Amino acid sequence: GEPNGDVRVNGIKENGTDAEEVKTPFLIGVAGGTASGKSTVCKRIMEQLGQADMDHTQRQVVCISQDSFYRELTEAEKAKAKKGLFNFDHPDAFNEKLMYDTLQSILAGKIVEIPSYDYRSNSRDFENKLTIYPADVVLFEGILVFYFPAIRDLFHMKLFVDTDSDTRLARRVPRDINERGRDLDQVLTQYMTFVKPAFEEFCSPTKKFADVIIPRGADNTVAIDLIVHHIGEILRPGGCTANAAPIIQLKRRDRE
Ligand code: UZR
Ligand code: MG
Repeated sequence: GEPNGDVRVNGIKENGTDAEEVKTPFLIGVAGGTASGKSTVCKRIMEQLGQADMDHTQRQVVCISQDSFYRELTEAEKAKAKKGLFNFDHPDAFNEKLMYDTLQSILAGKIVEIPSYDYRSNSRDFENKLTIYPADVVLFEGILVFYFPAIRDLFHMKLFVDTDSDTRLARRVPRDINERGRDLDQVLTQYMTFVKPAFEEFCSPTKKFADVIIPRGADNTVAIDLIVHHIGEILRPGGCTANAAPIIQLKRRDRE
């Protein structure tokens, strides 16, 4: 849960003897349609935040993908997926509870392990896990990160990457063929059957929850600069913004 101001001062337990640091990260949600450039926007933010504020070398910025939280498929569903007949763009394809619990753990400053996702086998890949240590900034990106209300409420900042659907399709086709082992026919059929309708029904309506909408995705360097500056201000020791969460304030003081 959130650090309690009565017990913990400057992020350290007050009784000193069993001093325990509280590190609650600044959690940013990044949503947008398939191939909108979510991962690239996250990458740019990570690069620029890492560079900023050079004297704070312990700064950590990590990015987690919602893909790591696809639920386990039943044998019947796996067979469907192989034929391109499983809807991976529907909210039901995700393990909402696992997503929520993991983000809660991250916010509580716990170390969590997150499997990567293997698009060729359509399953979570526990061989390639990402270990998240208490970090300053955690980005959580995916098509439906703002869909589930309880999860949506956990973010300190919500970004929506808004790229034209023809641009997204033009990127998705080669990506699925080259990186995800599909053929053209499969990609286009899946797009028309599942990806596009689900975008319109479940993803696009979540744009209204965003704090910032980024047109043109990663090409929009001005928007990314603005966002990075704002995050930098929030994290800066002694810096303050009106709507920064109190936990950030607490964390800032322990840096001084
Ligand atoms: P991004 N996806 C797969 O293609 N295979 C899987 O096993 C799991 C997910 C796709 C999913 C969605 N849809 O459109 C996309 N399909 O990954 C989301 N079909 O990833 O946001 O990077 O485009
Ligand atoms: Mg992606």
